Amino acid sequence: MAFVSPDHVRASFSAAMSDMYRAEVPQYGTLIDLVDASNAAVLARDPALADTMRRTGEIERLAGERHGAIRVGTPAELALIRRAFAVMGMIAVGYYDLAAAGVPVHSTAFRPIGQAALGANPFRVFTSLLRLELIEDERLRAEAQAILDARRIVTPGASALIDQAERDGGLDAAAATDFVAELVETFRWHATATVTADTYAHLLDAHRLIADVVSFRGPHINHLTPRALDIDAVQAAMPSAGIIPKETIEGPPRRRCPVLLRQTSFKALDEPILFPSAAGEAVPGRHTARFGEVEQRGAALTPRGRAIYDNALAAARQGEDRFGELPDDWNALRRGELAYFRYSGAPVPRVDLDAAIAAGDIQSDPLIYEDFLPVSAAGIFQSNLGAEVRAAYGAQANRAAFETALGGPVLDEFALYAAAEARSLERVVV
Ligand code: OOG
Ligand code: NI
Repeated sequence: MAFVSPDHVRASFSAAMSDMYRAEVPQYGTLIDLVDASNAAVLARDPALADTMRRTGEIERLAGERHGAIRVGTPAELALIRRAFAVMGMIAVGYYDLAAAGVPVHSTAFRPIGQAALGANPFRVFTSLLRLELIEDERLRAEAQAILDARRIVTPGASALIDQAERDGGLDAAAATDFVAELVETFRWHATATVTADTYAHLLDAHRLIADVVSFRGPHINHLTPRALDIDAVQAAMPSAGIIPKETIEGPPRRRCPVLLRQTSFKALDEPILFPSAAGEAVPGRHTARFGEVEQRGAALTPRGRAIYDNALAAARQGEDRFGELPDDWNALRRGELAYFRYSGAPVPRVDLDAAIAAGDIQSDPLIYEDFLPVSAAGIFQSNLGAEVRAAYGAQANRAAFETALGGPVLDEFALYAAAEARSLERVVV
């Protein structure tokens, strides 16, 4: 039997999700158009960037590049999502603790990991697991648990195809098409809650996010994010397109050499929903969950570079500006081992590498950061929780519990970048 590649299934899935979200949230379509136009303008005025992106193959992935986000309720749901995403070559990378920022979840990103797979389609899904143990009210916690335990977040068809892909080692073209159609159902919006207005109010009281996870049939996609080349330009253009962004852009300040990830979002829609009632008649209500986001991706930093960024971020909270400690120069970032690079060109002796780079005989292009940032993610969550700002939960990060729920370890993002850099280096030195 001929299997289609996981990259192909992922690309179809990403496109299907985008189509679905465009139909459900018209502002998302407006945002995509805005970002496409802005990216075209950036590439037209910056031929050097266009050249680099052509050389690294990034230009081909740009238009279709997205990330999404979902929130699941239980360990069993997280494990099931892991199996579903594995069919599309999406593997859990990184652990993000959001409890420290007052959001009762911990998270990972399911994403492709090889350079070829990333080049084919980098679609990633930021996936959060609700930490039910952080609901203080014991009765409410038990009720939420029972509601979540009773729901099934994938269709029987998707479930059968996940089994089939695991058993056979892949899906043929027809099965892959069915799989994508079945799996998008898991992430569709449902305007009818599964809980009564009363239960919803209690969950909302515990935390808006808890209400969002527990009250519906499944983990609806809460945003899809296109990749912009100039996020400041998009942020400035949003109001004239009728979209009001959050005030500040998360992540590092604007630089000549972009690093990591910068993000901005617009407020979640206030949507009409219906609650079931004992009397049988649906009760109208409202819910805010689904929003829009834009991101700009830059170079992946090494642990050393990341430490400079993290320290500057902490200092910024004290009103100090130390972001300048990270050099804004590709060569300095490379020679200081502060960012990861991909090398290309005809092989030279290792001792001649720097000279060959200076002479332009060997190209060194920054590896794009494919992951997320916990402080920024908390900022994106917060911007959509309305006025509700919570203090940090006392609970510690619990990576071990997350990995037990997932059914395996999350991969270390630094190790992935280091390996990609090392592989490219091997090819250019003799
Ligand atoms: C996820 C928020 C985090 C990002 O891009 O950092 C996020 C959520 O709201 O579920 O999407
Ligand atoms: Ni996001």
